[in-house]
Amino acid sequence: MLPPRRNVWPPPPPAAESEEQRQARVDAEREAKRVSNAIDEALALEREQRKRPHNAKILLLGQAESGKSTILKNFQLHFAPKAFQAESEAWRPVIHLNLIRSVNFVLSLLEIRHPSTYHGDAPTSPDGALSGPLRRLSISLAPLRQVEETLSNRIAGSRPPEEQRSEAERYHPAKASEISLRSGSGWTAFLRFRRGSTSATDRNEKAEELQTRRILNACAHDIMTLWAAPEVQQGLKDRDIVLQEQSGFFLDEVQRICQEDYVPTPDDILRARVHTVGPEEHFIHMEGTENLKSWTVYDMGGSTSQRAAWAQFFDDVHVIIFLAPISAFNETLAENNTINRLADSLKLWRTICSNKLLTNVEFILFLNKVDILTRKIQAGVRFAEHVTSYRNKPNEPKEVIKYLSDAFATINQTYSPRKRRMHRHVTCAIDTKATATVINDIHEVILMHALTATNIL
Ligand SMILES: Nc1nc2c(ncn2[C@@H]2O[C@H](COP(=O)(O)OP(=O)(O)OP(=O)(O)O)[C@@H](O)[C@H]2O)c(=O)[nH]1
Ligand SMILES: [Mg+2]
Repeated sequence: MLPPRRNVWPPPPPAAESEEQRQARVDAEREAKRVSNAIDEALALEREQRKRPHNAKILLLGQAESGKSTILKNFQLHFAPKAFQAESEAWRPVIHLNLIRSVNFVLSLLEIRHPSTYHGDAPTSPDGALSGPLRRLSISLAPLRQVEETLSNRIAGSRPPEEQRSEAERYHPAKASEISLRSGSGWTAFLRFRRGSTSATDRNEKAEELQTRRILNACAHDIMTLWAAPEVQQGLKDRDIVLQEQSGFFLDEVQRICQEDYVPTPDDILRARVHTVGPEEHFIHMEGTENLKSWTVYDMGGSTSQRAAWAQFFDDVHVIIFLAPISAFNETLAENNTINRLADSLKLWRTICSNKLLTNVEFILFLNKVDILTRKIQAGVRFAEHVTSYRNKPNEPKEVIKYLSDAFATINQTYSPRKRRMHRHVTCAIDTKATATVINDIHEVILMHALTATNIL
């Protein structure tokens, strides 16, 4: 007897098949072949693009929350606006989750919910200081706890039980919104592959999303009331927390974002926050160019545990864009609260500058988050209190920026194995217009360097 045939495509037709069944089978096979060919073509195009001289390879480096993924979004918006626009809806769950985490963070921070007793009943307050209206709000916003869980699982993948934390441990004591993508390819790619799919999982996810939108819409008024409550504002002030300056802050946009038919704008997408896990490779095909110019951009995770993965990309990269969030001079790393973020950035920059493998790589430095730095200084935060070497120089944004820019330039001069020219820009990556000007400036630099590196020039 012949062994059963395995792994044969298409599978042999069933012995008895009606004409209708045969037609359905042939149609399904034709569709599968079309999809398979389309994937093969896309892969071939990508392979082809990688070989082209004008396929510049760019590495985005910098500590966590420095703005690497935000710069990548700016590239996509600038060079491939149609593709960027087409993915807008994929960002909605991320933005909703950013918002919901802020709300739950505020509630848990103010101990409106008691971690061990909260099960949808009236919450207890350990200090008993809660006013009646806040109690009512905490009850009416209770469904957001479950929505956060559902959305987190969908975006980040469900966590194994041992990793699940209690409510008390869930939030950083002073930070609201840290969410990670599912590992592997980016969130939008994940959603893109599913578009048009009719699988049961996708139907469930769509239903869940609709449910989230309805719940948010129903909660919008209460979220606004909570955010405007003097006790909340005072509570945050007492703890020195300025949520407005934190990543993924959407509490000032509740009315718009909680509309059931809300579609994220480019500005919203740029302000959305997800923590990158593992290196992500993105191809940016420049729309409207004759021979489809492209950039391959590697977006790296910047937290300390992610940095070991950077070196594997050093070999054949043309340009490094290093992001230093200059506003972080009075902050510590989320992963280690004994390390000042500015000191960490300078140290990281020194490591990159001194790396011999990168001797011929072009460096572009973005002194990012200048908007937050300016606001902090104007609000009276004294730079010299955190950076003592600044001494008694004027506490003015312009002076501080120059001081920092010079500090990064000096490190480059001192530690680079060979004299290296570096391009410096002061940026606010959530300002698309200003960033577009910077992108125009660096575009030529990137292209020229990629051509030189591949011996075309
Ligand atoms: N106000 C302000 N926010 C910014 C700026 N640049 C980035 N952000 C915000 O900062 C947050 C963090 O930016 P990301 O681009 O996710 O940071 P990242 O470097 O990719 O971080 P990891 O993926 O964790 O390494 C996002 O919510 C951005 O919207 C800026 O110049 N100004
Ligand atoms: Mg990132």
